[in-house]
Amino acid sequence: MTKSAYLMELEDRYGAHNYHPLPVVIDRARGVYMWDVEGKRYLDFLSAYSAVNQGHCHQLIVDVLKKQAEKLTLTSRAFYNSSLGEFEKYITEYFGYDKVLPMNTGVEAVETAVKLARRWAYAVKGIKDKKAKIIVPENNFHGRTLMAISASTDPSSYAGFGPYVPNFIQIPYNDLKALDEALNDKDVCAFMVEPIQGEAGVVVPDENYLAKAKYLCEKAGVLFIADEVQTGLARTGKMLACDWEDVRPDILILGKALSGGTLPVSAVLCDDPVMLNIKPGEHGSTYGGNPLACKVAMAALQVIKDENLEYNAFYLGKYFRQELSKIKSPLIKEIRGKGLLNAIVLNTQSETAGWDLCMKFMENGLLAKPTHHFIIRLAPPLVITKSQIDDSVAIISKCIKEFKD
Ligand code: IF1
Repeated sequence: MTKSAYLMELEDRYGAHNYHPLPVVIDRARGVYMWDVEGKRYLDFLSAYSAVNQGHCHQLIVDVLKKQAEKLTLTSRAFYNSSLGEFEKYITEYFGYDKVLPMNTGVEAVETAVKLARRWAYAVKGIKDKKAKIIVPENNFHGRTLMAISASTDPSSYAGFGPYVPNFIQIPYNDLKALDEALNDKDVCAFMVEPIQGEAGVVVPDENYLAKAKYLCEKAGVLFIADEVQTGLARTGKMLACDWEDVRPDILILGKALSGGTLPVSAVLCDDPVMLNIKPGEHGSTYGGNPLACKVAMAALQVIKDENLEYNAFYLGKYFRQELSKIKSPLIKEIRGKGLLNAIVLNTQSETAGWDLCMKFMENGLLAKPTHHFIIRLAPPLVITKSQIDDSVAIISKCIKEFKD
C-alpha cells in the first residue's frame, strides 16, 4: 500500500465524510506548486478556493507568522493587544473605510455583515424589529452556517438542515429588473452579492450590473453588501472585483487570501453609521482580531501590493483565456472569467465529465476541481508566471484532446 493510500484510508476511517477529495495527498507546497507524499509535483489551479493568492507558504508571510507566534498569538478581546490597532488602521486605510470588524472564517464575516445590516435596519433605517429582509441572488454561495445556507438556492447546501433563517429574498443573478422590483419592499435593508459567483461556476455578470445595482440600492436607501471572500484581494485582476465598476460597497466582506492561506482571517469593513450600531459585548469571537492574524494579514496585504498581484492576475488572466481559447475541441463549450478566476464549461451530458477530466489533469501534474459536473474552475495562485501558464495550457490541452467523454 502506498503512503497516499494509507493516509486516504485514515481520513476515510476516522474523519467525517463531508468531502469527496481528488485521490491525491498533498504533503508540501510552495508558490504555485504542491507535492504529494510520493513527491510528485503539481500545478495548483485551485489555490484553496482563492485563499493562497500570494502563493503557498510565501516566505515573507511565513516569517511574520513565525516571529509573532514566538511572541503573542492570542489575548481574546477582553484586553487590548499591540497588533490589533495597527492592523485596523492599516486595513481601513488600505480599502478606504472608517472601521473594520475582524473575524476568522469567511462565513463568520458574512454572518457579521448580515448582523450589521439588520442592526442598521432597526437602529437607523427604522424598520420594525425582526422584520428586516435581505435580497440575495439565486445560486449564491456564502458559506456553510445555517444563516448562509438559508440564503442559498442550492439544495446540496441547504437540504436536510432546516429550519432556516428567515427573510432572505432570492432573485435571479444579473437581473436588475428583479432587483428593482424587490427593492420596493420597504422592509429590505440590504442586497448581498458576489461580484462574480464563484461556486455557481465563475458566473460573470453583465458589465455595469454591479454599478447599476449599487445605484438602485442607493435610490432605495438599502445597503449594498459585497461578498469578496473569493473574488477579492487581486483575484480578478483588480484589488476588489467591485473595482472593475468603481463600486464602493457599503459593507465589504473579505476572507481567504487575507492571510495568504496561513490561518483563518476574515474582516468586515464599513463606515461608522453602519459599524457603530453594534455596541460592546454584542458581537465578536474568541480569535477575532488576534495578534497573530493581525500581523499575518498585514503581511499578506502588503505582498499583494508589493508584488503587483492584481496586474499579474489581469495580464496573465487575459493571456490564459486567450491560450485556452486556442484549444479546438467539441468538449469545450465556454471559457469564462476575470483575472485569474476562470472556468472551462464542458459540452457534456455526462455526470462525471468534470471529475474525470480533473482526474486526467491530476495524472498530468495539474490540480483543479469541478464546481459542477460540467464546469471546471481554474484559479492558480496570482504569483504564477507566463511560462507556468504555458505549462498549464499544455496539460489542459493534452488532457482535453485525449478525453473520451
Ligand atoms: C467549502 C465552495 C468556493 C465563498 C464566498 C463566503 C465563503 C466562501 C464567496 C465562506 C467559501 C469555500 C468554502 C469551501 C469551498 C469554497 C467554495 F465551493 F464551497 F463554494 F470557493 F466556491 N463567501 N468558499 O466562496 O468562507 O467560511 O469557507 O472561510 O465549503 O468546501 P469560509
